Amino acid sequence: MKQLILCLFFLTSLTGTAQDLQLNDLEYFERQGVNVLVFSNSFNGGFNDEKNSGIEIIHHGVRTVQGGAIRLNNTPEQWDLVPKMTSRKVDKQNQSVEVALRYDDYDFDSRVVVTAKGKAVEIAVYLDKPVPTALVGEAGFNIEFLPSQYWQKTYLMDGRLNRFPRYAASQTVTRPNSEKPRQFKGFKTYDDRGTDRFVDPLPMETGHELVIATDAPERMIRISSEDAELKLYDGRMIAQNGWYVLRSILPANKTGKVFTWVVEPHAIPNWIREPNIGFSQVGYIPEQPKVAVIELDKNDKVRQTASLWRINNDGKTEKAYEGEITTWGPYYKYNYVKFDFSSVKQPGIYYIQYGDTKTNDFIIDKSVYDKITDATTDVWIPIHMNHMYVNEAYRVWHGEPFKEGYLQAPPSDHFDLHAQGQTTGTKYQPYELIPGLNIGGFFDAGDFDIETGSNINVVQNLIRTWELFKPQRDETFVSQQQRYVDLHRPDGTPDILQFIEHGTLNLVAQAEQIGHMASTLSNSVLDNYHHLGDAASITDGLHYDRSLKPYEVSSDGKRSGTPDDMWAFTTRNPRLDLRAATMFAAASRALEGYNDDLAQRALKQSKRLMEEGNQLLKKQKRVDTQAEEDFNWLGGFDAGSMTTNLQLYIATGEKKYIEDFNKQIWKALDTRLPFNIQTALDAVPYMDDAYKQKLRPYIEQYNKYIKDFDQQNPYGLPIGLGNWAGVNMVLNFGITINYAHLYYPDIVSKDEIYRVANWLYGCHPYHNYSFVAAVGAARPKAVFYGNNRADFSFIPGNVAPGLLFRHPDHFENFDDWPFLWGQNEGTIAGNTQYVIFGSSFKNLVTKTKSH
Ligand SMILES: [Ca+2]
Ligand SMILES: [Ca+2]
Ligand SMILES: [Ca+2]
Repeated sequence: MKQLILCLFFLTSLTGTAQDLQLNDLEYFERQGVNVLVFSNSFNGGFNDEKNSGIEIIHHGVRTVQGGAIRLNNTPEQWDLVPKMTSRKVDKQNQSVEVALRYDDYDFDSRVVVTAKGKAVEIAVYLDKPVPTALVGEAGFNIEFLPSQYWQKTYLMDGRLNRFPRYAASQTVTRPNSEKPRQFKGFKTYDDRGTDRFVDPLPMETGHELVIATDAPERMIRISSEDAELKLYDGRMIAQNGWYVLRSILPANKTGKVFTWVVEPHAIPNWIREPNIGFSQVGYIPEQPKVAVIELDKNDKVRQTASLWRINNDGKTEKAYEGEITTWGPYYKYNYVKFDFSSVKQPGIYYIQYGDTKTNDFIIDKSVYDKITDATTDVWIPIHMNHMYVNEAYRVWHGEPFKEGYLQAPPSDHFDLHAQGQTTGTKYQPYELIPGLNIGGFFDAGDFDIETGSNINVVQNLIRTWELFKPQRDETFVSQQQRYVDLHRPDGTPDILQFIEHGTLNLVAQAEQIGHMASTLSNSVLDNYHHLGDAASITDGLHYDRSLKPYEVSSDGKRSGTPDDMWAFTTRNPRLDLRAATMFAAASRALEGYNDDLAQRALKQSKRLMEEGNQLLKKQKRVDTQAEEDFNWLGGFDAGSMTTNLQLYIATGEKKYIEDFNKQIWKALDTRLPFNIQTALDAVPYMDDAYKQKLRPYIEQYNKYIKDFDQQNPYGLPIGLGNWAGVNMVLNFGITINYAHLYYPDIVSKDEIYRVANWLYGCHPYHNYSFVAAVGAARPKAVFYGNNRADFSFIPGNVAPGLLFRHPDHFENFDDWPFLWGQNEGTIAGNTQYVIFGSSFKNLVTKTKSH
């Protein structure tokens, strides 16, 4: 035995040179188990630090290190300044990547050169001019480590033993605000409580050699510097989404190479990633196609077969099926094979085995999809009702938020992509209270503003679900009078009608009070925008009075000098008005007989905004008719305009709307079929047979479009590569397939409708967890970017954006770290879109309803 170990030892050390880090064709450093990326992903201006950029390490398949760059803070937060990458040079000959970084705000340039040195990389920092005086002692080279992958693991600094803390509890100091580097657009992420001082973390350790995770070979990294002091911080001291940060301060008055780090990520010899067996965690109905997609390390050999095991009622297991593995091939970083077990139809509990890898169990039964939307409609949606107190059994999700209402926004180049123009465009003065807006509406996503566009989508999605399926489900008590919501308490009214009413109440109030739609009702100050906790505690509930000092309360207790009131951003956008007009027309129809007063108000606003919006658009842009027509089907709001005409026809029965729709739809289909086919399908129930016939060839074309995805990727659907993972696109795809099959079952076969359900519920890259925090799945994701993200938790029924693509070849979805919104945030528009997908899918699967 001892001899064998010795042999293995020699074998690994001899092959060592072949295992050195090498720059590959995708321009990152690679050895088996280790990828070092140098600005394959650069910092994005919109939201500043997203923890997705700079020098990154993907360590045995997990992106555990990022943020390697010159930074101006010990532990940078989102909205701290990020460097702009002004050049990136890849030198294959010398095995190095050089990036030039710049801070425009400080006219400060630097260069970072990363060079492969055996199993390590050397990171050298160069300055052509000394650090600007304002940044001396502040600017440094930082790199960040993912807390959830390192906490409770050991580390050594110059040989001193330590353990990474599970929760932030190191030390801080306060310093004068004048010493704080400028933040995004001059905003402040913190409320200094009148002290004029900011909080700065102190290092947990300092030294010249850091070895982290000596107790976990897959996470172990050695970092040393002879010419700079290494300081280790815990970024969570000032922001829950902070990482562990290692940094060295740039020396003053020095140019040239100012210091060097050596970073050596440990690699487990001959490491091969465990196969990821993608399958539906919700399970399968007996007659549907059942194909697991298995994601394999490119160094893994492909097995001939996989097997399906059944767990019998006595708890014993037996092999139910063994079938051949077919190869799909490489897609980005991994190799993909498939295991088809469609022939197994017997209801039961099963698991898949591929080599030594066994999945958790799942169910085959005709009932598996019955509950897929319940958590979203019963729990997620009511929790996101704004301006209400929301209770669930013993737990209060939030009190009634924003009791003091909304102020007219002054001119502002704001955060979260919002802005208020030079004029208010309303009868209100800047900072004046706009009455009546603190009613109805839904929280945007992981934050608490009302995004008008999203709320319009929400009402439309809910109406669509209502009109098509009339779900009578009543699990929620809603009292607008008491401003009280109680989960799991029926009150005699279908919940979905109450949700439609709640969304409409806010949007109608906007139209009535402001005269047109606000772009958003949002936070006035950045320091409460990142609020985590009870929504009712974001503001103090008292009217802001500028004559009082900050934190001072008036003698009658009704006003305060704390500028925390939310703002209404009112710059007029006629396209948004038109979208609202469409939604109001549908809402008036849905609410008729339930809330007639609100239905009337919605219809009135629909007609007014339709007319005014169209006139404004004519004035603004389109002088000649041809340009207008082109704009209608080529521009971003093409579907909006067509949908508006369709909705207004459905609402009013007036022929002119359907004539306009007919003029637009065919050219729209010829131009951008995948984007416009859904609108064409939505019209089917309201059109004659000739329309349905004329649409047939387009559906045939769409069927081909669906099947083409089988060649594009192993999962057979559109996969997004943007900064926000692509679940919305996937849901749209699923909804459209459902309707295409519903109306044209002879063209789009039923087998196609399962593509999106498979993906959502676990058949996707990286891991096989369901993206829906839902009842029914054996292994749903457990951690989401909801407003309870600081608890590393989820809100039931949430749908994650899904797989975030990191350039050049990495997909990821963290389930131990909620704070990356691009992969873990659920939005109100997306989750109500999921309700349509789930409702239409269930309807097709169970066939309990017909059209
Ligand atoms: Ca928002
Ligand atoms: Ca109800
Ligand atoms: Ca207030």
